[in-house]
This record gives sequence, C-alpha cells and structure tokens, in this order.
Amino acid sequence: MSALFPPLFPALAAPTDRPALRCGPDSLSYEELARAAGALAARLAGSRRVAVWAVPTARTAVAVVAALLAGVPAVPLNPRSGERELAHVLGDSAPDAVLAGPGDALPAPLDALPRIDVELDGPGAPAPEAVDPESTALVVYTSGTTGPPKGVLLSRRAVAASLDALAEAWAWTADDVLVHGLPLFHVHGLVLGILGPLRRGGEVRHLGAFSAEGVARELGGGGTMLFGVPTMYHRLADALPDDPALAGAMAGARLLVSGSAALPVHDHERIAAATGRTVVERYGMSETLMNTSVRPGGPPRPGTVGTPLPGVEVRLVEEDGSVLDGSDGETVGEVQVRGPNLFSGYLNRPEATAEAFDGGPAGGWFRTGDMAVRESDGTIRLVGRKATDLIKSGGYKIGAGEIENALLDHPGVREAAVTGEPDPDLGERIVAWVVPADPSDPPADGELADHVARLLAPHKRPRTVRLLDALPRNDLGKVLKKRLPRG
Ligand code: MCA
Ligand code: AMP
Repeated sequence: MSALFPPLFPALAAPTDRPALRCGPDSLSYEELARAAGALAARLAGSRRVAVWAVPTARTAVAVVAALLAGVPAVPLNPRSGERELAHVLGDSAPDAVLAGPGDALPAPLDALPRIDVELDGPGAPAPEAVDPESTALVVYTSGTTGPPKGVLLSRRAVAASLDALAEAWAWTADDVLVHGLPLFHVHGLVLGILGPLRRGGEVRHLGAFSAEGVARELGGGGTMLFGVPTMYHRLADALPDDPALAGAMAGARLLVSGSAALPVHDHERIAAATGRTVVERYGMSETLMNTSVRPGGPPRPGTVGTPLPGVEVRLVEEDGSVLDGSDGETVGEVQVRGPNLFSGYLNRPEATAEAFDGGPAGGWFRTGDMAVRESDGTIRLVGRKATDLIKSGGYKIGAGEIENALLDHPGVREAAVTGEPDPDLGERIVAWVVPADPSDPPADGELADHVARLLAPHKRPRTVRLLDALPRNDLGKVLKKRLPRG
C-alpha cells in the first residue's frame, strides 16, 4: 500500500536525530517529531476533520503533521480571527475537535468542540502513512471579492506536487535550513514554510514573530533560505543600511524568496545593493499552490515571477476567451493554470468551484483572476487583477465586500465602501469610505478599525477612514469606487 501511496514525509518514516524544527524555545529532531506527531496521530484516527489553533509555535507544526500522518484533514485557524470570521470557519468546516497547545486560551466559539492538547513529547511510534493522495490534507480559508472566506480543499497530491516542483526549481534539499516568520494559517507559512522543509528532511526555524533581528540571528547562525512577503523584505531593506550583521547574514544565504504579493523593484534594488544578493520571486495562490518562479542562478528578473514550475501549465487568456500564443511583453491576459498543484474545490461551494475552472475541476484550467503579460523569454509579469475588490495588504488577500458588510453592522455607519490604496510598507492599505449615520457625531478615530478587527481579523481592519456625505453611485445605485476622491 505504501508503495502505491508514497509518504508525504519520508524523513518521518525512518527518523534520525537530525534537527527538524525550531520555534522560540522549542526544538525537535525528526525522532522527536515522529514520536510527538505519531502519538497525536494515533489519537486522531477516525476523525473526519480537525481544526488547528495555528499560533506560530512548534505545537502547530506537530498538530498539522499529526493530522497528515493520520490522514485527517486539518483546518488551520487564524488565532486572531474575530468572532464572525471564526464562527463562519467553524460552521463551514465543522471540525470534530480543535488541536491546541495546553497553554493556549481559546475563544468561546471553540468551547463547543472537544479540545485535544498538543504535546511536544509522546510515546507514539510513527503512524503508518498510507493515505489516498487525492484525499484532503488541508482546508485553508481565503477571501473572495464578496461574502465570507471560502475553504480551499488541498489534497495530499497537490501539496506533494507543489513542494517537489519547488525543490526541483530551487535545488531545495535536506541540507537546507529555512528561516521565516510567516503566519501558519495560510499556504505560504504553513505549506511552503513548514511542510516544505519537513518533506525534504531539512530544518525549519520559525521566528515566532517576524523581525529583522530574528532574520539576522537565524540566517547568520546556519540558515540557508529565507521566505517572506514583500512587507517583510521592505522592512529588511529599511534596516539593512544600519545593520551590518543583517547584511552579512542575508549575503550568506543560499536563497532569499519573496511571494504572496509583488516585491517592488525599488526594494529588490535596495536589497541587492546592500547584500549583493537577488531576491527570487515566486507566484502562487491558495487554490493553486505554486505556479511559477524565477530560477536562482539565472538572470535576475525584478518585476517578474519567472516561468512555470515543473508540471505546471500556464496560459494567458484574453477577454474574448482566446488564448494568447505570443510573448510580446505587452498583450495582457488572465493567468489560467493547470497541473497537479491545483486544489480540489471549495468546501461546500460546488457552484463557486465550477465557476473557478474553464472545463471543470477535473483537468480544467483554473482562472486565477490575475492579469499578466508574457515576456519574450517566457517569463510572466503580473500587471494587475481582474477584480478591483480584492486587496493585498501585507501579503494577505482581503475582500472589500467582507469589510463593507462588517462596517455596515456598526451603528454609526450608514453607507460604506472599501478600497485599497498603494502603501510603501503593506503594498496596499485598506481604506474605508464611510457615510456616518449621524454626520454631527461620526464614529471616533480607531473605532471602526477596532470593530472590523473584532468581527473579522486585525489584518482586515481599515488603516484609513474617510468620511463622506454620500458615496458616488450610478443611476442603478451601484457604488462607483473609481469616482471616490483620491486621498
Ligand atoms: C493593531 N492590532 C490590533 C488592532 N490594531 N488588534 C486588534 N484590534 C486592532 N484595532 C495588533 C495586531 O494584531 C498585531 O499584534 C499588531 O497590532 C500589528 O498588527 P498589524 O499592523 O496588522 O501587523 P503588521 O506589523 O502590519 O504586519 C505585517 C506583517 C503581516 C508581519 C508583514 O502582514 C504578515 O504576517 N503578513 C503575512 C501574510 C501572509 O502570510 N500571506 C500569505 C497568504 P501583534 O504585534 O501582537 O502581532 S498568500 C498565500 O499563501 C499564497 C499562496 C502565496 O502566494 O504565498
Ligand atoms: P492568496 O489567495 O492569499 O493565496 O493570494 C494569491 C494571490 O497573491 C495571487 O492571486 C496573486 O494576486 C498574489 N501573488 C502571489 N504571489 C505573488 C507575486 N510573487 N507577485 C505578485 N502577486 C503575487
């Protein structure tokens, strides 16, 4: 059976005392990880689906690995989820239990679920991993333009295929030591940042929280690779001129990788000037895992996301449905993707799943909604998104509609529209345009941000609130966001 279904983590099948992961005060070798995750996997056997309280700790990694060993789909929860977002994710995914560290305080909606404490030691022998590759490994929630976030079903096949394609493109091996400080409830931090090194049999050092000091310490102390979102590289670029230790550590790394949003050319240049190193950009999505990457060692291509990864087909499709065959660097088309890296569908959303593919989820092309051109050498350059109501802030994808609905639930708000504006640190910042219920007594500074953070999540809070007498609308009453005054 295991010959038919190769394990996701070969290094856990025959574990050694090589380091596997380190996060804050906790570190685990492959033997220790196999014992801890094996013991927990045995307790999960027979569960339909489990939630994981995805704080940035070693216990989160143990919990997810245990679920994967047991063949039980894991739903990582943002530990900063507000009450509405958490209720939605729990209602939609209906987990049997929540896995959390013994010391973690869980909010009330989780009281209704059995809690399973994640321990870092355990007697367990590694669970035999013989699970159908098409079965769901993870359910990751991601925002759309309207409505609450959708659960993306990621199969074991997709996870394995995408991580192996990256390994080939980046020559990523068991000798690599990955450093990052990404959140563990999205694809970037969890799939690439935790499952990636563990699949290779290498090491991951998670910073707990991102900081330039942490990057300097861990990259300077044996780290070989760094993963981050552009906001993190922007902050590193700011710190570099006054921090020779950071510059030395980054200069010594084998690979610096940025993704989740575009890294501005100016930040590429600042990092290259201070470290002599080029940041490699790769392009992915929760639904597709990784699609393209600039190849290390090849010519630096700031502003592009490189060429398709092994096994991934990428095409650009024009408005009228015709497939672009040229590479003139000018004609814009929607990026559509096909390959073993694709998700299996949205949980409980057959219509949204069908709409997302040209040709259906089985073997069809996934419509990313990203717009791009193809350069003469085949590299893809992303130039925008089809939906203006999707905002990328700090590398998080955030739907304007979700925030507008939350704002409209505040008693001080009569009308609301949300847009993204360029921001040098976050890429885009969320701006709320609000018509107050009582113009003589509008909501106080910070009140609407707190309200959105409490209902949804802090990263979805508006960073700027602009008060208006009325929103610009067309004859049918639709808000014309393009007519909002520039800030
Ligand atoms: C501030 N805070 C609040 C409020 N205001 N909390 C509650 N209510 C408020 N009104 C708190 C925050 O929780 C946080 O607490 C602190 O103040 C700072 O928050 P914030 O300003 O949001 O953080 P930041 O410093 O701006 O964060 C920047 C960041 C972050 C670290 C770059 O945006 C980040 O981690 N981004 C990564 C996103 C990511 O991984 N995306 C991948 C998805 P405290 O200080 O205690 O934390 S994309 C993906 O997966 C695809 C596949 C791909 O291609 O990668
Ligand atoms: P998410 O749904 O949160 O996984 O975000 C996926 C989106 O992030 C993609 O559709 C792109 O718009 C964006 N993205 C990811 N990587 C890059 C990149 N290297 N450059 C520009 N945009 C990116």
